[in-house]
Amino acid sequence: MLSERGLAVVLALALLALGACSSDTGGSDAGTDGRADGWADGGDPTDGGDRTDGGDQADGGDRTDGGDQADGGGDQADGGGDQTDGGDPGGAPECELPFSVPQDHSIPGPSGQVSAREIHLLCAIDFQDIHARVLVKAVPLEMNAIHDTSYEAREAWVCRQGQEQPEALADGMFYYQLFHHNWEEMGVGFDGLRFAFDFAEWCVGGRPCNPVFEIYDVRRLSDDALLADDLPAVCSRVTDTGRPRPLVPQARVPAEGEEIVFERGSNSGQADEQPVHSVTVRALRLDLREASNADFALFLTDHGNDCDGQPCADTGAEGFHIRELDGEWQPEPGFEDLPAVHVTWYGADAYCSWRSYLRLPTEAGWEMAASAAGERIYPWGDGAPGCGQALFDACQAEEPGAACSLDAGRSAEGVCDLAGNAAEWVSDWYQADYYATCTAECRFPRGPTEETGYKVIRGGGFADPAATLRAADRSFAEPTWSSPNVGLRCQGGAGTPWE
Ligand SMILES: [Ca+2]
Ligand SMILES: [Ca+2]
Repeated sequence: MLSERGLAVVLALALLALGACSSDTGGSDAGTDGRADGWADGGDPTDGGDRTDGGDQADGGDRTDGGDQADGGGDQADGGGDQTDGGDPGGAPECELPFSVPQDHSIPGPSGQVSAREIHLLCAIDFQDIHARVLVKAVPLEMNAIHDTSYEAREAWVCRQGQEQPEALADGMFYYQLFHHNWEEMGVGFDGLRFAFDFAEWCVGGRPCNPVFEIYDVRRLSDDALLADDLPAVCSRVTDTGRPRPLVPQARVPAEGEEIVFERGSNSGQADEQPVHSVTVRALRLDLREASNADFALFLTDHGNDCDGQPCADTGAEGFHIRELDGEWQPEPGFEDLPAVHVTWYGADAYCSWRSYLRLPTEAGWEMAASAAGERIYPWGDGAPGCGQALFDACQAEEPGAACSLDAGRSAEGVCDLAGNAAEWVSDWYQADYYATCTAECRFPRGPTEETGYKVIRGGGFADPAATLRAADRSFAEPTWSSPNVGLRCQGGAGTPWE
């Protein structure tokens, strides 16, 4: 490891261990030893069951295919209601971190002065009784080689849940390092715990690859144990305009392996799902949940509603729960955690790119994740869907529900709502006989290379029939289309040699 990180500059390390952990050792160790793959909880991917695929195809055509988009999914007269756990209950003033626009710096490099930009990282920690957001600002010091810049963390702030004011962390309680190949690590400490965020081995596939800012490793100072129930924290890089990006936990899918061979499609499904054939995809990092209204509001504020010359979303649609006021887009109160819908494919694609180093899933990657690599008919297994597992038409909802509210519907890796709630745009063009064309050696398929006029939609939404919840089901629509029933999620992989 040292050779790979030989150019690393370790900065500002010592952690002030507090309280009960004050006698712990190793506080200055920024090491990454002993980490396990702490992605999600792993569930039990062993359900096995042969896929007999009893999915009934009674739906008579896909609800989501490019047809009329006028129905709006019923009226949303209630506005407030009990929208579960979105936002701050009680309306207490929210603690605001001191965001600012990262500055450019002139620093010494191998060939003279070069320009480098500050790095600001935002992380959310959710562990035991600690619920906090942390912002760390680091400035570039020098460039040791091409693309190998050392940084020093200069400021760190924390907003704890229930706290109205941000608290400045004392010097020494935080660090930030940028390693060779842009592998990065950040740490913060408070309440006697050290939280380390490692962006190094995030990458699936070869090197070099781009860092992606997700939680990697959280452990106690005292015993070095990995603290990884679910995903206790996530990180994102602040945008160049100083605005936060969404904090969306991801799961590695599957938990092990890099190249995944699985049986795709369904011989008893609709014609466009046939024949079942062997496909190779790379393991991926998938958002645990669909993009929410809170997430998409951050995007619209930073990016605007022009996505490659098309509207990113039908912002005037009834049922679009994000509103603009003076250039700031905000989710309507109570709708923060609901999936963003009325989003076009262009908006979905641009949103994932904007999230930085992410993209829409490929159709093959999505199906691999939803089917536990061909082992399950539905994300949760082979059992027919009920309203405890997925929100679909039988549940008679008027719009999607809050993300991750149906634990029984999670996938093998703990991914929420792959089936139902909002159907999900994926990156590929739709071609009805594409599965039949990719049978000989179907490695890392990305769909038809020629535009077909339609993009693939997966998983079914709250207004779709049960058959669309099957992992093998394919739907489609024109990329400019939007619907109260269709949203998206993102996957990691851009920057890795996934093709
Ligand atoms: Ca979904
Ligand atoms: Ca279908």
